Amino acid sequence: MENHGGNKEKNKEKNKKSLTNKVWKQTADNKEYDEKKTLYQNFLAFSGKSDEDFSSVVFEDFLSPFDFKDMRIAVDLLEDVIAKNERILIFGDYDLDGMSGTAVLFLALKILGANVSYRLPSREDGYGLSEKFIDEAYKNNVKLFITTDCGVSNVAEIEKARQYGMNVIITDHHSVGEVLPDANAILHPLVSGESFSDKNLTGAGVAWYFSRAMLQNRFGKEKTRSIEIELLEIALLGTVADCGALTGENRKIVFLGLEKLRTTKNKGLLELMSVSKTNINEITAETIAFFIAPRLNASGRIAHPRLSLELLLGNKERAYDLEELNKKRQDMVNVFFAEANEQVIGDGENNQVDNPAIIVKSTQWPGGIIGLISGRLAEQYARPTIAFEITEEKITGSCRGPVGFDIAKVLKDIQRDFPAYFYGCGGHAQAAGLSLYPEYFNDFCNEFNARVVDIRGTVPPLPELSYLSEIKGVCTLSEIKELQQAEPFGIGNPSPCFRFSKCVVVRSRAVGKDKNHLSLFLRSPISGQGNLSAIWFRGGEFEMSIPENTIIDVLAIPKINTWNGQDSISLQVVDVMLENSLNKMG
Ligand SMILES: [Mn+2]
Repeated sequence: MENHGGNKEKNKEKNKKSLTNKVWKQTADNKEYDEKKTLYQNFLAFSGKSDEDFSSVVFEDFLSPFDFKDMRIAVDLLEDVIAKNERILIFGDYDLDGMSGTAVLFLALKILGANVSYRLPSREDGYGLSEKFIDEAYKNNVKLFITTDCGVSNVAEIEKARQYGMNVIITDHHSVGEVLPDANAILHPLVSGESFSDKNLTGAGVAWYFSRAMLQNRFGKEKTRSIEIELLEIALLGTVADCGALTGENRKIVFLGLEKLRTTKNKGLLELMSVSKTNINEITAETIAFFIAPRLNASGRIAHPRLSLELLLGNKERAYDLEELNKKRQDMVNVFFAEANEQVIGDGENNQVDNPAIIVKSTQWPGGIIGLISGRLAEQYARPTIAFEITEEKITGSCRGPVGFDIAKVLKDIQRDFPAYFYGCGGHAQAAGLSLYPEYFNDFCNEFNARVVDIRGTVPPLPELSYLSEIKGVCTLSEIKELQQAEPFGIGNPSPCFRFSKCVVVRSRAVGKDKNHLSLFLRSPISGQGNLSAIWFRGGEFEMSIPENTIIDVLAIPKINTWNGQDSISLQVVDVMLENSLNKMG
């Protein structure tokens, strides 16, 4: 471990762990909360952002879709195909990003009067485009094949499509390999030489830009604004669900998309909000990430993604199907996560508690669930994690990594050096997937562990939680309202988390149907005279650890709670540290 020597207090703090076993880390070093400034001004200083980063968005702010180097080619080709009334097929991915991209393109192409249909694979078909879909499209006389949220790595499949005489337009955002497919046009922010300046669009975002271009090209830029905005409410879903960084174009998509969504006429989305008890007037990027996206993704995980696509296209009956699938999905995850966690902490020599990487496996876990298992494990242990579904012919893994660890790159590197292990792999820095030949499974695991050790060392760093600073002085309701102008919060623009020191617990009570949340009343320097209310989602288990009169430090996001038309401050607790609870770690 590094040692800067000297400061004993600091070392103590460094090794002190919280109730969730994490080390707290202030992201902005050497900066003190400035009591003369407002909470928002402090937030700007701590996060290194300026007021302009959070200015209100207007539609004119969007980049032009024709900034994409291949957009003109794509749109001309499309018009040619539509003029001949030839068949167009949109091929998407099975997750919400892919479904949203498919829905956006389908709706736009319908408006253009195109002869268009769509096809989504199921999990059993595997990720991305396989040859059987090309054969199927050829048999159905498809002349233009458009991918969304996939395609950029399907060199062989697209070669086959071209040999069949099909035209192909790829729209994607996944990591780009050394060889690009021979498509007529590739719309992808990351291909080399791409002139579109924003690199963070997700599949749905790229599809939305393509839709804008085709609409503007046909009807003229001035006449299509309202349709473009309408399509934003769907594009925003994929952007949020796929963890697109909420800066630049993604921030604009989500900002204006949310505004549109609050007055949506889409019967499917309206029913989904109602069934999931989501208040459409208060919808945020976070509500979408935690409540809406999981429901829309449930179909692709354990049934067929077509169900969610139908909902996005307006079918309200599907809201009930998705609600049921989501309940089933939750039950499955709970059971399978417990099994996976047992593999990590269980007795015997297979215990992985101190391992640099975590690898769990089962023949019973479905491919649509392993990503959720590895996600939860990675969150809990802050280590590169893979959950595998084992079958006789093929072993499929889903990987998640801690921030700063590029898991897709590690997989690609192993694939480059040991191509025989792999059916394939791909994904992003923090989430990726792979499939392996069973005979090489152990070799792969050894290689993966070795590379994780190379990068992170043999002793995994303790899991950390970041916060901006300690809040000093009294924090008012209007200050928190001012802070809200930095929304939408999410990936790339995290909800501002602060430290509230030396809070006295006035009341602590587990609440909710399964008592899994913790409701707290605190007395704190920041609340002035009154009590401060706080809620810790999924913190119910700590009720006994923080009885009344305990003194605690709290990491929390300051929020506004509206009840009966009355606004009040409510801290959304992220973690708690007991005063003087020194841990032996370190
Ligand atoms: Mn995607």
